[in-house]
Amino acid sequence: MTGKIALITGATAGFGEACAERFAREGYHLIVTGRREERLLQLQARLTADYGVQVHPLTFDVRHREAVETVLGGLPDVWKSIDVLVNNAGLALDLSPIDEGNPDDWDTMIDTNVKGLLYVSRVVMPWMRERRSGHIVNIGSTAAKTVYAKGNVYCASKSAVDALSQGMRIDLLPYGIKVTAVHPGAAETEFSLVRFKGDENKASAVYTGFTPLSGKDVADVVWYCCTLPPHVCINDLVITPTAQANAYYIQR
Ligand code: NDP
Ligand code: 8X3
Repeated sequence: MTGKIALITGATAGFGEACAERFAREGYHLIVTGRREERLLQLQARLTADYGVQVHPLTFDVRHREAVETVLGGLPDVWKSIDVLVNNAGLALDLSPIDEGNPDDWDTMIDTNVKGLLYVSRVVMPWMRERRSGHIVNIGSTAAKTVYAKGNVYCASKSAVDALSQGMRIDLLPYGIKVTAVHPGAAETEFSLVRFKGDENKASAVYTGFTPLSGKDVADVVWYCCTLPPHVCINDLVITPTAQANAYYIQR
């Protein structure tokens, strides 16, 4: 297979799906992952038809280390030459004061946003190391930069993504592997619907009174980070709607 390959986790919705569309448009072959297989198959059919690229869907839960190692680790050799890994799969659950937080929600956020990112990266990094080339883009959040009320564990999980991005950049330095952390602010995807466990009113209220980012806005920035010459690496990039100053201040 000739051409570049991108692996995008969490490609069944939001930023991941928009990144898949953008990278396919640019001619990348794609490995797309998520738990909702039907959506991955629809994405595969659409991107293959629209852009003529090859799309390899992988269905697994990033929290399950064995599944990540078996399913991702079992990729055919031709798909292991991954040029770009976008660690995007993630979520927030609820907004609650830390003394009233639900430990099951804490587990899910930490297991997905931190441990899932680690498990996926642990499989892919040696392939990049062997080729002495590659680019890892980790999706953090403005929540990594500014802690807000009731955001406690989600903010901590994204701070961990920030720290891990710095750690990866140091440890992968000898191999010429780029590591970029992209930290978006408020973006209207399925994120708030997931956070508020299907409550559409609560979810849409998050985005009233201002124009939020779209998945496409974030995908354009991720793509831009991947277009720079080999000697240039964007380390850390925060992108917000113009109406947002940080995770706390939004002009509505
Ligand atoms: P969406 O809910 O629209 O998409 C989340 C994606 O993550 C889905 O494809 C989902 O796939 C996948 N995912 C979630 N949990 C798992 C899991 N356990 N295993 C595998 N895949 C999983 O949200 P966004 O696109 O907005 O979010 C993408 C990333 O961006 C997240 O890391 C989020 O924290 C971050 N972010 C979002 C912001 C926003 O305002 N929207 C702002 C800043 C950061 P499936 O359900 O099929 O498994
Ligand atoms: C998502 C943005 O402000 O809901 O990471 O935490 S926020």
